Amino acid sequence: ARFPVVVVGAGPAGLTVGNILRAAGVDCLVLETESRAFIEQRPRAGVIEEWAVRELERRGLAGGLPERAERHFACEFRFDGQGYRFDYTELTGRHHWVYPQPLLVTDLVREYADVRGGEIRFGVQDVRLHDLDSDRPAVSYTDPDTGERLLVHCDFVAGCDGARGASRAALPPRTRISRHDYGIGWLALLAEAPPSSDRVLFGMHADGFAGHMPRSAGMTRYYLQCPPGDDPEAWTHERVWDQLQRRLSAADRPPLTEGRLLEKRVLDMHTYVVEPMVSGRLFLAGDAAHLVAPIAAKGMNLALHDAFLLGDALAAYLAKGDAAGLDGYSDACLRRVWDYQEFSEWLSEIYHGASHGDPYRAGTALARLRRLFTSPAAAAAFAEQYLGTAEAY
Ligand code: RFL
Repeated sequence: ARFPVVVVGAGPAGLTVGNILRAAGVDCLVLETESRAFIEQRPRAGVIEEWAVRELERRGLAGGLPERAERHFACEFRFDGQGYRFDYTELTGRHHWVYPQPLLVTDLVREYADVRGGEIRFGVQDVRLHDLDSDRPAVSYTDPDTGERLLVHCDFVAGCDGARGASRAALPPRTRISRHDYGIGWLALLAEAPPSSDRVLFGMHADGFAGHMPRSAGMTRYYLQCPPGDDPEAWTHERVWDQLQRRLSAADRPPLTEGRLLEKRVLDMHTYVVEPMVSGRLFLAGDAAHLVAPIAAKGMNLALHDAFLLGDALAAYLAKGDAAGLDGYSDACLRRVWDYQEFSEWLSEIYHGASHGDPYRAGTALARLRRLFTSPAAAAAFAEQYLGTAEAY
């Protein structure tokens, strides 16, 4: 078989690239290890920045987002037993969108496969990339139904298979991969409970950070800082809610609405950036190229940013012979990647400073936090980065 582009991975990045190629009349094949039902339900991100939503809309990819997504206008920091509301919309005129990742993925698969007629194979196994330094690369995989080994030739491979995929592993050893380990774990929780506030809450506490992120009318994401590699089973229902109530308590706010915990996993806060994001005919996008800790809710936004650039660049080259987009792809992505990495690191100190057991770091973290409420310049800088660079590119 032969396709101009093979897209490895059907997450937000891969499906967006596929959709853009189909809109430009370029054939492609998307390969995904999981089933369609699985990717349509996998809970993850929720925050999408305004520029990304505008780009999805412009490309006919917003699906149910305009009707179902919620707009957020403020977040709230809780520390020293008080709640401090931060009105970023009042400050900037801009807002955040909350649209759960599985809904976005469901929209993008439907548009790609059912509307635009794109080819996609689910449940493939043992994906391998070949001859990436030649102008005839290929991807092989095992067909889940027949067990047969299949080889697909192509002009380009879009490596969109996330943090544990085959694409990054196919990079030559000379590739630079910068890593940073925060030395912190987050217990990521999904609670079958209505949000306890209409905004995102950040709790800074000597016991550790806690976060509250509204997802939908009956679903709330919570985070609890924990040791890296901690056992999620050690976090019983009682212990989770006790710690959440404690770390997010504020004198002038009601207690959290508790509920059944549907997801409970420990995320180790570590990050990496692959530079360049290109090797021969392989172009990486999204988590395959860079992992950003969920501290600032930036991962899916970066994945979409890469995908818009890569989809356009491949379409321009394959439909019109214009190579400028592909040549500038990695640099254009990495500017935003490093910007968001830096902001996540900056924000991490605010979240975690109080719990290191180091009074010096606790003192500077508190100063950084207070400045958001005393200095208009500091508040404006935070709001700009929290909402994400406004320009699409
Ligand atoms: P994905 O979504 O991981 O998709 C990759 C796809 O590739 C498949 N795959 C393979 N396919 C073929 N061959 C292989 N060898 C393969 N190996 C894997 C996988 O099954 C999958 O379908 O990567 P993509 O498209 O780059 O998208 C990245 C985002 O998913 C990620 O950055 C965000 O989820 C990060 N993130 C958040 N980002 C935000 O912008 N805002 C948030 O609020 C936010 N919250 C989060 C998050 C990530 C979390 N976790 C679980 C790490 C909250 C959590 C808890």
